[in-house]
Formats: sequence, C-alpha cells, structure tokens
Amino acid sequence: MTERTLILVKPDGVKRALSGEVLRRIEAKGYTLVAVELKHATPELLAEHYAEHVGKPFYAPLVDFMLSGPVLAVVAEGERVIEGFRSLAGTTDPTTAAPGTIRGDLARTWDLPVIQNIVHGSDSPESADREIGIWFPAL
Ligand code: DAT
Ligand code: MG
Repeated sequence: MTERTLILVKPDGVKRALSGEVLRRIEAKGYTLVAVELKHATPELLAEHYAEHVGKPFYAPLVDFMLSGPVLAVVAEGERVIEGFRSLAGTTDPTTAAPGTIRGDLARTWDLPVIQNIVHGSDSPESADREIGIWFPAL
C-alpha cells in the first residue's frame, strides 16, 4: 500500500552536509519526495514530535541537540515507505547499525548525552500521520 512517512535530516546531518546524500538514498530506493523544507525546530514542536520520550533521561539533551541547528524535514511517499525508510536508516545506535544503512555508513557513537544519528523516520502509520501534521500542517 502506498503510504507517506516523515523523515528528518537532524542537525548533525545538516551540519555535516549530508542532506543531499540522504535525499539521494531516498530517491535511489525509488521513493517520491512530496515535501522538502529546511526548518528550525522549537521546544514546543519537539515536545509533540518526541511525545513518547518526554521525561526520559535523554530527553533534555535530545531537545538541545535538535535545537542546535536547522533540520531538513522531508515527506516521502511509496510502497511501505515507513518500514522501508527505517530499514535504510538502520538501527538507533550508529555504532552497531548495519553497514549499508545511513546510520551504519555515516555515523558513529560520540561521547555525548544523546545519540546523534543523522536521521529520523516515522515508526508506524499512526506516527507518520501525526508527525507529518506537526512538521507540514498544510499537507
Ligand atoms: P529512533 O530514532 O531510532 O526511532 P527512538 O525513537 O527510540 O529511536 O529515540 C529517538 C532518538 O533519541 C534516537 O534517534 C536517538 C536518541 N536516543 C534514543 N535512545 C537513547 C538513549 N538510550 N540514550 C541516548 N540517546 C537516545
Ligand atoms: Mg523513534
């Protein structure tokens, strides 16, 4: 079934000039770009986006990190794109993310209070609907 997902190139990816590389991988896989916009997050927007993580020990450093620079917000469309992009991204910890994935190829673990792993991707159809509404209310 054709679906849409919300992808973010996080501040580490934008700073390292990897936005184009992430878009290239999304397009090379055959997904369609529906919306692409450089945005600055706010604490309020992140509290919605990361609602499931509010109160966890890494939440405050996660917010600081996500506010440390612009993010590239992307809506991509395609057959099973939600799980497909999660697979392209690789697992959360970049040290053990599989080679061939965005996180596995392009990130490593730093001695930081929060994991910096270049990209976000929605994890379910419900999350995708919610997150697209947060980042692209006009869509
Ligand atoms: P994912 O981004 O793979 O969906 P998540 O939703 O569990 O992972 O967490 C959101 C982000 O928060 C994740 O990309 C990196 C950071 N993070 C998650 N768990 C962490 C932990 N135990 N320590 C530090 N940072 C963490
Ligand atoms: Mg997540």
